[in-house]
Amino acid sequence: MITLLDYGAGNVRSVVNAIEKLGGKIRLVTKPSDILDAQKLLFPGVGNYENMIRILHEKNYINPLREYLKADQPFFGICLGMQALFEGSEEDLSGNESLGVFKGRVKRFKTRLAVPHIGWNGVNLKKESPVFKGVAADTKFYFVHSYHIVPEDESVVLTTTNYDYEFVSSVQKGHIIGTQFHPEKSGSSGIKLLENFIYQKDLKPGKAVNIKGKELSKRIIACLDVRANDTGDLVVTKGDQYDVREQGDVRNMGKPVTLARRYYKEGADEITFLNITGFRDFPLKDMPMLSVLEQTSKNVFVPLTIGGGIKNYTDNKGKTYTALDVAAQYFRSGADKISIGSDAVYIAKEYLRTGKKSGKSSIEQISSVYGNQAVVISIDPKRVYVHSPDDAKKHHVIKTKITGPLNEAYCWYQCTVQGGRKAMDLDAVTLAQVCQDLGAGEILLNCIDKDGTNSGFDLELIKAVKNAVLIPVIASSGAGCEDHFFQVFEKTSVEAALAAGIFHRKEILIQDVKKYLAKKNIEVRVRV
Ligand code: 1PR
Repeated sequence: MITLLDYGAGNVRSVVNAIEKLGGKIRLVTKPSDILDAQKLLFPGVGNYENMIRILHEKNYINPLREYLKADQPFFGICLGMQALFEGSEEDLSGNESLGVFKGRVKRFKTRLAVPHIGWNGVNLKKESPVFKGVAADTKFYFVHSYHIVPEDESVVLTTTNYDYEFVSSVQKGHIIGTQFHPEKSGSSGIKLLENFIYQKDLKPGKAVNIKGKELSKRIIACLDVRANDTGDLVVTKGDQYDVREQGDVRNMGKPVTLARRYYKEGADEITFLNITGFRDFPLKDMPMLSVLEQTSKNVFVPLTIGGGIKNYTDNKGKTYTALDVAAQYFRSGADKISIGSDAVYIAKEYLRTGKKSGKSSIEQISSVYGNQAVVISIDPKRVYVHSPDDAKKHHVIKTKITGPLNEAYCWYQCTVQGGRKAMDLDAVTLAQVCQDLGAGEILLNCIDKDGTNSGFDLELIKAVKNAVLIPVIASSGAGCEDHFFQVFEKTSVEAALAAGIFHRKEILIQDVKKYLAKKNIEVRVRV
């Protein structure tokens, strides 16, 4: 029997699904005494540290947690659930007391690399532990965070991880365990860790070791554009430059849950669902997407992103729903990140007009509760050619090697909304920068000119956006062979590459892409 401390933020569904898959039974903490009654306590935390500690105080969980931990009872804290064990965080300016079971504090990454640190990274094991029994040394786990712990007492360190520098990625003292990475999102190796926590009788760590792990992988992401076809069935579709119809019908590439499972088994590092007609309606009414997430997360243990129609919304009866309500539903259904497309363009335009943050936009609201890492901005740009930078002074113009129809040597990338239907007076570089300032944690950079063409990524666009922001960027649109992935990682510094058509049509399997990249010395996650 595992007792789960769910304080209301983030995606605990995946943790529940993982435990249930392992045959464990879950009891949820609903009152402070449930903590003291636990046999094994699991505390997954996502989002904002200050928010988490405030809720723990409001629910009177702090003292029972301290008592439980002081008695060295089995405890597994994930991400913020581990950070809470320490004395406080740079992310918490409230002055509320943290658990303080371990000495040390939580600090923000100080690095030239992208923050948040997102992706599959290795661990250097510092002592033997039954929790790592049966887990291969070259295993990678899924990280998504901007802050990391700095323990004062070296002896609690279980693993470290390299991201520009070496930081502490998990701790263990007696039966108290905490990981910065997400085992519930780390495929079969992560599930093995949870299995060990549930079933190993004695969890106490053993002697000191020094087993080196691997480095951060470039991520390969499978994308499923989802919409209802003309008979009302929800299908995965695929466009050519965003036109998803072929001889009048919506192109049908398969069922979303089935395809997501296939990509998980093939080694996708993440799966993205885009509800491509979500802008037409309000997603809370679009229940099939919630059910797609619920079903997928039952046996797909890698991060899931969902996009389409996420915005503040007033229905025809005048009832207002915030984008935060929509995001909350998605997180509860199994999503780890939400992706905002059209609304981000409107938000950025308003911000540029007023010069002020409203605090009410979907980007600001969702990132303040669930953390920056939970908010992805999906950009749908297309090229606009000009003869000289002076022809588009308001925009970020680049010199291009792929000249225009009138031999133009310059272009800028125009943002669009509503799935490319409406072009806006805003360029992709500015949109990315503004969204980063407002709290977004990642950019999903599509390209309408390249989408579905199999002609390779638009490297000029990708370089321009990547060089303008500090958050991770996912390159998307145009992948047609293994070498296109190599080109994007070799010639730009993006953290991830996404593709749809080639995977749906089985022209290339995800493993083939990874094998090719590994041969070319690009770090990828091979063990799934
Ligand atoms: O604007 O917040 O409602 O979100 C709608 C989302 O749906 C946006 O993220 C937008 O990118 C997406 N979308 C809308 N219409 C389409 C369409 O195709 N007609 N899909 C669409 C965007 C781009 C990628 C695609 C890559 C890789 N598709 O998702 O997977 O281009 O394709 P490839 O590898 O086959 O070249 P909102």
